[in-house]
Amino acid sequence: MTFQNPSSTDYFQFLPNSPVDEADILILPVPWEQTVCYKSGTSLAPAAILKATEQLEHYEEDIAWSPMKHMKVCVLETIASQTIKFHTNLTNTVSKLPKDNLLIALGGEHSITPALIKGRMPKNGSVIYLDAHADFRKTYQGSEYSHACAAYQIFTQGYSLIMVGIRSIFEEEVEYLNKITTFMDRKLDMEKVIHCISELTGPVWLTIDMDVFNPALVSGVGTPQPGGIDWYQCLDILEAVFFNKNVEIYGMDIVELIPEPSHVSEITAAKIMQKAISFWGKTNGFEHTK
Ligand SMILES: [Mn+2]
Repeated sequence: MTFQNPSSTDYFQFLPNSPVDEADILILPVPWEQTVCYKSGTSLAPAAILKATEQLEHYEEDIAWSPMKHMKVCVLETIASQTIKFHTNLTNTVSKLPKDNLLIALGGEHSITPALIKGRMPKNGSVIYLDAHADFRKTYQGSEYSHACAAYQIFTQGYSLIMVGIRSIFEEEVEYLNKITTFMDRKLDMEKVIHCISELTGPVWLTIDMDVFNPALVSGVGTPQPGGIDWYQCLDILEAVFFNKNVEIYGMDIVELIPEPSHVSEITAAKIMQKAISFWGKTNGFEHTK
């Protein structure tokens, strides 16, 4: 067992951390911040998002139930290492976690996602990638582990990519966007997005860079971009992912958030977690368990 347990001092909605082996929901804080290039502070996000979960009601209004009455949660020990082997360690750590649960990783920057996926998901999987940026650089500012390279790494690991919300592209990234399924942010056709996600089969990972949102809604991100999706578009995407009976969800992550004084950005991330947990729990029949 990799994790000492329960040693985390962070909690989801103030709930006690269950033993790792018994948890239906695993939350992994990954406050990795090394290659940010504009605003800093994403290493503070995991704790701020979990703090914001204290403000959420236990009742979840879309499914009309209180999911945590039926499921156990464990906030895992924070992976705080900032060494050169960080990404390899993250992959190894995640690969040893129990399966058959919903893993939600909280970044930190987007460079954690390829390492998470590598450790957890089979090679024939699909990655739904919500982001303002293409993230298809081979290296950025001297590092292949930059947050600007995350999609490229996932692509070269052999996964299929569906990117939604893209509105900032480096010219050499265009050829890669043409090789995958790309939904540009401008005139985003949500019907097509939902249809595409509903047609997926097999292993799926969901990664949400918080800069996919309109910055008027979520201003607390490292590299904001005008435009962006709104809250209900995000919920429609979450529903399409979690209610697709033909996919197996291997995990999700929420990255690139920077806590800000209004707390709107972190409560938005916290509520994404709550919705994902509720939808996943509903799909997996937890309303029938106590
Ligand atoms: Mn981004």
